Amino acid sequence: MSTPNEGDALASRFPAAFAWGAATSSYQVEGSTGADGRGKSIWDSFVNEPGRVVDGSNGDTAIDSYRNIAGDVALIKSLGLNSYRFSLSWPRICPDGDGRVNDAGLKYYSDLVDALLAEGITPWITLYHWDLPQALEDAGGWPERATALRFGEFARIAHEALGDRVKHWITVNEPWCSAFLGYASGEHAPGRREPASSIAAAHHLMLGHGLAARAVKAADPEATVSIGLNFYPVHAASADPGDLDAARRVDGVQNRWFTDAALRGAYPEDVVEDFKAVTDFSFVLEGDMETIHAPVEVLSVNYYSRFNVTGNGGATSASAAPTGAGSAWPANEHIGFVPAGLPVTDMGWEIEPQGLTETLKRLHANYPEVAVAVTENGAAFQDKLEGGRVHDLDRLEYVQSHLGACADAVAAGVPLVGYFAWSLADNFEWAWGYTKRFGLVYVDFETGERTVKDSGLWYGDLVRRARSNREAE
Ligand code: IFM
Repeated sequence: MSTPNEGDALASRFPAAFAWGAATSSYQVEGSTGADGRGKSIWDSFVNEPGRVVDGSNGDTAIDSYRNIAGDVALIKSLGLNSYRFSLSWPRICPDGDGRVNDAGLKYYSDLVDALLAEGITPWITLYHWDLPQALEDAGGWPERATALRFGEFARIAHEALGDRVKHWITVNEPWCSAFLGYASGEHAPGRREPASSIAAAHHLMLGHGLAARAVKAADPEATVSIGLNFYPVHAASADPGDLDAARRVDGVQNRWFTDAALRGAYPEDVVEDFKAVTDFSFVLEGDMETIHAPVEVLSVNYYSRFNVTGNGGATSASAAPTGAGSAWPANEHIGFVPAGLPVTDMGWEIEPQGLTETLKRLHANYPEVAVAVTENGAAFQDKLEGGRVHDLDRLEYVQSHLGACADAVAAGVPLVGYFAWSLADNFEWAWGYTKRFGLVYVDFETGERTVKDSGLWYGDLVRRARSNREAE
């Protein structure tokens, strides 16, 4: 843990205008899945399939954020944060995924935005964080082009309702997960294992990104548009040519596929060649890449860990699927993920803060035209609530070291505009249910009671130092 002077030193390494925040997503925190006309999402269906979620739980209640705007906003304020990133539940706003709008769903987000702004907290909205309306999945889901078109329409509807007050828009969050965990390995909703469809899904998620980005920009040229991607530094397990090729392939699908499409308007040629083993790309139509290459001001970076890969694997995904899933790597089933011997979080993810510096510097070198924000960073650990406190030194050190890594990137000239801890509070961790806690705030999943963990107290203290140093300047 840092001394006050060390805290000041770290705080002073960040730019004056900086988004200090925490992040959540709709299905993970809202609950009230049957309330006020909300439609069903693919996660509502998936969690009811036996064996899909490790503890058999679901998001029906989650941490009850839908009914607790005042409590959540007070918590964010108590941490001293000036920004909050949350996602819109598409089926809460458009129950059938089409143009029919549920005003009660929109009102929830409008009220949340008003409550945040009243406390001086800037909302950063994510339009899609994995809860696709079930009606659209019934019509084929992301492998179908129509889903991307519907998403563009949804972005317009959401912006029309909230764009007068919200200036930061993230289109899709971690399309790698939606496409490859959702449609290739089946670890995530909708749980399909169709390698070719997963690549079509990846393309349509990017097309949806382009359409949404353009819808937001058309309505408000001053809006800041972003896409949220999960990046990993990829290392070859050895100098063996097979391992080196595996590193190229994993880096290509995980890191370059999405950035090159969004910021260059083209998929990386080597990855296209690899994917030709399973698809003919007939779903890429003329003009799609131009649409995808939409104006983006900020690249949203979600960073948790690094990969060490071999060409002699057969691993499913790097996140060690809890429920016996298939491969998340179409055309690359021979690759595998091997430990590099670093300390790990409760997810089994290796901890490497300098990988974040490396990632930010690489992105800035390759795409100097965009600013970057760290929109997710955090760690799951087994927490214990004892005597009203959670002494989560492991998480505190994780956040501290990764903020140090961010400051190193800033010192190297990276235009970093924000940092959002994942997550504001413990919540529903997808196929891991409630067994993994990522929050700065501990949640008693029985009562909903919130307790700020030591990591949250430390982060709040750092943010206050950073903000007050700058305000005093
Ligand atoms: O909880 C998830 C979040 O929804 C997306 N990014 C990774 C987090 C931790 O797994």
